[in-house]
Amino acid sequence: MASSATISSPQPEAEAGPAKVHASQVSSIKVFAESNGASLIPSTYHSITDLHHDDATHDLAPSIPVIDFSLLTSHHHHVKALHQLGMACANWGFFMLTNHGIPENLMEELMNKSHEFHDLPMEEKKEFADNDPLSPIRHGTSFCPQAENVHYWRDYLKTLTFPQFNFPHKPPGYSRYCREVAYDYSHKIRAVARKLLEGISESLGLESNSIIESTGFDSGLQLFVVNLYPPCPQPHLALGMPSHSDLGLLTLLMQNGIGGLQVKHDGKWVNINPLPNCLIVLLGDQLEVLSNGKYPSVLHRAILNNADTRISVVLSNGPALDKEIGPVVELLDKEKPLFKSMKYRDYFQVKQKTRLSDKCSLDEIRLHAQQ
Ligand SMILES: O=C(O)CCC(=O)C(=O)O
Repeated sequence: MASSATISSPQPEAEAGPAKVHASQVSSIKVFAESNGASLIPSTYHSITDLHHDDATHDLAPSIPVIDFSLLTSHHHHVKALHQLGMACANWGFFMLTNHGIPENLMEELMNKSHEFHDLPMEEKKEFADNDPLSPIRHGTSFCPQAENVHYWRDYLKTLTFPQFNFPHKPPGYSRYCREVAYDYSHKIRAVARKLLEGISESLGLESNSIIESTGFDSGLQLFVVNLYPPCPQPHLALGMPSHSDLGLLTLLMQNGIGGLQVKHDGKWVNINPLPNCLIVLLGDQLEVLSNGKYPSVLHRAILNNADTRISVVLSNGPALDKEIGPVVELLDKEKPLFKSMKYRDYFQVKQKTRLSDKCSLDEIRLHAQQ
């Protein structure tokens, strides 16, 4: 059933290699991978151009920052925790968050439901096919196939879960609907992100509510993404997602126990093997802008493997759509602004419709070359 929905006009496979398949002909790379069964992938998915892409460094693993959320909220350890948070933001733009208070069984349940959603037949998901970045529920593949000349080995479900909550009503569950589990999780994640933003404000020497207020966070946009990366027969040639930074303030990510996330640190890719039950926190472009470059957004990517399906659930927490975001005024007493201000709605739309590549959207609003 699924295979009929994969490629609308299949091209013949050349003898010398796999066919060129454009992602606009593929509605799901999962279905394509399952029905194709070939050991070679289409050349249009050859996104790895860097011969040394395998050279991810392992020796940095012990220095990956870990922030204990419970210390941030504790009277006794607050100052020390703020210092650690500031260091992680300035030096890595990324950290693992432990003791965040989100129940382990909720995370597990959401992961199972996420798998069930992607396992639905294409007929059930095609009502969500949509190219508008602000459409409330979207299912698709790669990142933005119309803008790409090379595609990525992932399928996604993207929904806007705040200020209005949107989520598919399917699949139904024996106990709770996928939608209810997602609702519960998205609210809890927003509360964690809010607390982290208070700490980040303080670590910048600002009032704790400074970022929350200047971004209109309490009516800010939350983008809920469920990524699925099927096993890829040639993982050394393709990527699940290319090097990019996220568009919002803070992204909170969890995965199904299968590795694949890499972050760039000091010019090198670092494999991220999360601690059990932790959340991975990635700083987004809006924090780089607000902090006037002090807390840079982190470049990251998703690599593939040929054995296991990987799922990541990624919640990007951003400003309110109509807020104009620029460097926080209090930080500009002694320094020049490094970024132009831009309405978050415009940034969001441009970024979701452009080929994903490093910090290309942020570079458009940069005022001075980075030192
Ligand atoms: O799946 C991952 O680990 C990375 C996902 C990601 O970068 C994204 O959804 O923007």
